[in-house]
Amino acid sequence: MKIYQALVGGQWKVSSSERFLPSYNPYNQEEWAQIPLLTNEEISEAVECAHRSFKEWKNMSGLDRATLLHRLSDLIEEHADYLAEIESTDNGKVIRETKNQILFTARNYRYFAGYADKLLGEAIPLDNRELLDYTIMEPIGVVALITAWNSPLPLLANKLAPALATGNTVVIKPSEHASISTLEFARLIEKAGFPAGVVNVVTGDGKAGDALIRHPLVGKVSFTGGTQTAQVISRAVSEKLIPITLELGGKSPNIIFEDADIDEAVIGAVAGIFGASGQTCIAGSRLLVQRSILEIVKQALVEKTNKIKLGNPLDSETEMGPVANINQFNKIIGMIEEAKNQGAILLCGGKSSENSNLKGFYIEPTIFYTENPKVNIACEEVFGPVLTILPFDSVEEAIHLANDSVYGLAAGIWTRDIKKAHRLAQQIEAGTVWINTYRTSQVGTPFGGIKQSGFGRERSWHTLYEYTHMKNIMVNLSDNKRDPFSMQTK
Ligand code: TXE
Repeated sequence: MKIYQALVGGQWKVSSSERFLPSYNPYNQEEWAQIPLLTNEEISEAVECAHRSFKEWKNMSGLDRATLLHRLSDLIEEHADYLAEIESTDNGKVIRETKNQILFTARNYRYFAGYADKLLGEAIPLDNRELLDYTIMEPIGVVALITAWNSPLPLLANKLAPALATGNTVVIKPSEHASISTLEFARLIEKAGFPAGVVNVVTGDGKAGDALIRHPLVGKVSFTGGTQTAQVISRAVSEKLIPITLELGGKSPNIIFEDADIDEAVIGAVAGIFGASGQTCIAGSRLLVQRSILEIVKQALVEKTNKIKLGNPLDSETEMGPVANINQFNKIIGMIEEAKNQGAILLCGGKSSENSNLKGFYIEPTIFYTENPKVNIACEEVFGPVLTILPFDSVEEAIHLANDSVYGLAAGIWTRDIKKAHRLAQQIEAGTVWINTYRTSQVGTPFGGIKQSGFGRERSWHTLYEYTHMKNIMVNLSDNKRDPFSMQTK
């Protein structure tokens, strides 16, 4: 059993309350580590440390910040196997995914390292030629970064890399269900040589998160998690009127047209929903299929799905691991039962795994078919390995079904008709539209949602604006006297 410590102002500490939270390995349901349950005072201390470090960090040259971020990327790459193993042990994701994700994480820090010394302002030509005007990008201050359990390190990199590159200091609160990889990662922050207090990691449950975001010295919140928690956080943050970035869930449509390459589309559908056991915000959990190819697609999908290899997440052959925790397991099983009761037709899966060697939170990859887009399984986020297939007849119907959701995170389109694909991409309400691919990520592309999937963007250079204030500086070059009682607009 490993006992972990939180990182506050460069010091590793357990809570003065001596209270801990257990971390379970979802593969065997065994408690394998403990994280400290920090008190509100200790969380406050972390924010104050971040606040004290802000001036030094903000005033450091961009080149020095970039050097540290590159060093961090090197260390992540060096420790990729170890970090991937920790992640898979803590949240049950298969090692072939976590290894890949850790390298993607390193890439993300490297990407933003490249911007740390290129935070450009602009000189703005004005009507009045005797005014010199320019903008500068300034860091916000202390930023609270709250992450979920499904991909702790990649989700954190989406926030931490731009926050640090732009000169902010941070307090991180990882999910109580999977904090360990973030605490191990914090060791690399230390090793890379970041000044004490620039990055702090506090641990605890939702109450710890609540204490963090409400702290008066926190100047921005960036959150990845569930919609209901986002609503609670938004309400709290609105009192302080500080900016917030929300990366939330989805019920993303993956649309297969009759003119698609069906083999590729079926692989894309499997990648969309059964990758990471469906525990990703971008899961393509609604598969819209043109009626003329419905039977072929159903058959091919069921065949592929029945062959998915469930097993130990640490085994490189395993394709699907357990779901991450008991809450998720119960929620998903509950939604499957509800779908059956509401008349959705079960095509495969539909229960916890019957393989007696698998003792963890395993759920069979499951596919439902329904013609009723209003049943819960067709419109609510499951966040598990459950796909719902819905038929459509025309392009218009596909667009209507795709957009008939409270969410707007991602969508997929499978067709060989390039004009149709682009026309549709413009009409679909989502932050990301994939054409003839799904669940493909690159650090240079903006990622985020609309509607109840959140707002603000992560990854890509646009994110620099999420972590900075733009300041305008205007200089009078004229020697003329002005009229003090009239605003100068010329
Ligand atoms: O997430 P929560 P949970 C969805 C998914 C899942 C549901 C709930 O459908 O079933 O959300 O998952 C912290 N103030 N997603 O309960 O509660 C919490 O400690 C401040 C989608 O795990 O949203 C954790 O660090 N912080 C999602 C983080 O918020 C608070 C990924 C997320 O927890 C808080 C995960 C509060 N009042 C789940 N309450 C995605 N977008 O990918 C909790 N937290």
